[in-house]
Amino acid sequence: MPGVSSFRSRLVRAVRGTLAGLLAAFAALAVAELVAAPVRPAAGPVTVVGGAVVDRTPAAVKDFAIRAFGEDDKDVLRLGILAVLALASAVLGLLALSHRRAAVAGVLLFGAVGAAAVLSRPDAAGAVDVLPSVAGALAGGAVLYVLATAAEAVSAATTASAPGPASAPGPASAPGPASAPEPASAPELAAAPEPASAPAGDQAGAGTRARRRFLLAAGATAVAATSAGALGRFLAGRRGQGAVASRAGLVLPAPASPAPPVPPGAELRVPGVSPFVTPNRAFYRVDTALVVLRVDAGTWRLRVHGTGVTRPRTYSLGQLLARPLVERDITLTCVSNEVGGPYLGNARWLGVPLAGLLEECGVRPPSRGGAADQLVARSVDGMTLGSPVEDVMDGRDAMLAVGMNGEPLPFDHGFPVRMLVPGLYGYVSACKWIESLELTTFDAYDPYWVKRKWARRAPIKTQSRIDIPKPFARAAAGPVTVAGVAWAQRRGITRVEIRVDDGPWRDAELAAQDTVDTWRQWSYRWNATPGGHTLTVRATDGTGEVQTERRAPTVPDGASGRHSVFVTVT
Ligand SMILES: Nc1nc2c(c(=O)[nH]1)N[C@H]1C(S)=C(S)[C@@H](COP(=O)(O)O)O[C@H]1N2
Ligand SMILES: [Mo]
Repeated sequence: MPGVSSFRSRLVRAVRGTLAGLLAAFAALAVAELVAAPVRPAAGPVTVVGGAVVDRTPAAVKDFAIRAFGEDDKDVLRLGILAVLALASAVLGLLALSHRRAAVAGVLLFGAVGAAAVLSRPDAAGAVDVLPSVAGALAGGAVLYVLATAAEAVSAATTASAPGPASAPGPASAPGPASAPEPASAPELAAAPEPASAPAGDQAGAGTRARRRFLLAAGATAVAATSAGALGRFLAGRRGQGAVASRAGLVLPAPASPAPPVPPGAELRVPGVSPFVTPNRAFYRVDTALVVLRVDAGTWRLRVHGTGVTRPRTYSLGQLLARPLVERDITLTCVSNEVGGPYLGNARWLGVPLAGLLEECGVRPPSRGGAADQLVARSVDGMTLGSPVEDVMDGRDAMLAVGMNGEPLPFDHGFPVRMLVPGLYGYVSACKWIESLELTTFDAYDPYWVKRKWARRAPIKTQSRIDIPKPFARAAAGPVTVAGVAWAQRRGITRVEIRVDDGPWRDAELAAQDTVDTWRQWSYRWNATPGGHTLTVRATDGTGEVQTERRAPTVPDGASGRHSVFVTVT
């Protein structure tokens, strides 16, 4: 059965090639992570390639990813990159069996892609950032070369010794540098077998030895790469410990201006409605950081500079905390929130009033003759967000927040300091892990998301959401509680109405208003009749404007339209 035996040996050979490719990729990633750890964990190759992908993803695709995967989008991206890498390395492994140099060049090419990706990131620190990719590619290339050589030695030896009509007699039984291998596999066997050291009669032994050598090399690679990866993780973890300690040791001062107590009637006792204060753990997270930044509060600084800054300054956290702090309830909202979506939350923030700090640096708003109309906040990871200077200094509670619901900011939410401007979507105001404030103009500079087709100016739109009943819920006929939240930061909510199917709009009952910058709960007692029904909500804000029914997508400046829920009543 020559066909079967040659098929089997080709298959086994292909498995070796694939394994060599996968191990080379594994070693490359492990070495890259190890090199990245002491430099900058966020410079690991999967992270930077992921970041570069995020940077280049069109708004529509990003919107789809957020919609489809929600806050798991980063894991999906990571898995996607790893899957592509695994596939490519398997192919390179197979290629390496016949064209070792070309395959190694392929690995180096991947390193170049990683290096290019890292340099393209907005937070690229310079040449050191390419070290992980370069080191990883060199390690991967070396591993592939060695394993492919070992794999081909097995093929050569077993081809020579394999019993069967195809290889029994003839030149294969006398291997040597110039020997022709088994005809079936001849075209694939570019690598000449090592000069035979074994006597012709010892072919089976040679095959076994070669096989052992390959497995040993593969096993050693796996062990070494695993150790390198583990060490990298350990080092990266240790590097973050200074930041963790600085957060654990941070004692927040009491606010000079505490938040007024939340009115007792602001929180409805209706199960299923979003709690008035969103716990930190449940607070939505939207950012481009594939690795959460762990910034050490001890070495952190904030620089204020730019057009019209007559007294540029740099602040330490201690200096900020020594200033009179304010505490305010503010509902933060993401521009990527669909009608009815989950990307908003309400918290009690503690922070430094931003207007006063800017005045101290000599900044004046355009309405008082200031030259700069855009305040660009830049984060430690190079994200940029631009807010109108006028909004920041118009008397609203724009702040540099240090506390969230009674504790230092969680790392996820921007420790040690983030910006907040009530009434503006997060991407034009809420810079996390902030590092500098630059006064400039809208004409002179487009921040990160504006470069990617989102609007320069984006005040939060009046919106409302039905929290209960859930979409496609089943309810028994009779009284059913419909309830949810409505928000129009800076303007406040003055009315919420509910419509059943195409019926008349009816007033919902409003919970007490905390401030115009917070969301407002509402509820409606619906006398449900059997059948399928669509419930729709609309809010009216403090300016008298009724939430529009005109549907708009999230791009470029936030979704509009009305939230509906379909319910089956039995
Ligand atoms: N450094 C940095 N800050 C950022 C972002 C980011 O990607 N990087 N995303 C912004 C966006 S789009 C929003 S909606 C808010 C979300 O803040 P949260 O994650 O604390 O809810 O942070 C803003 N600040
Ligand atoms: Mo956002």
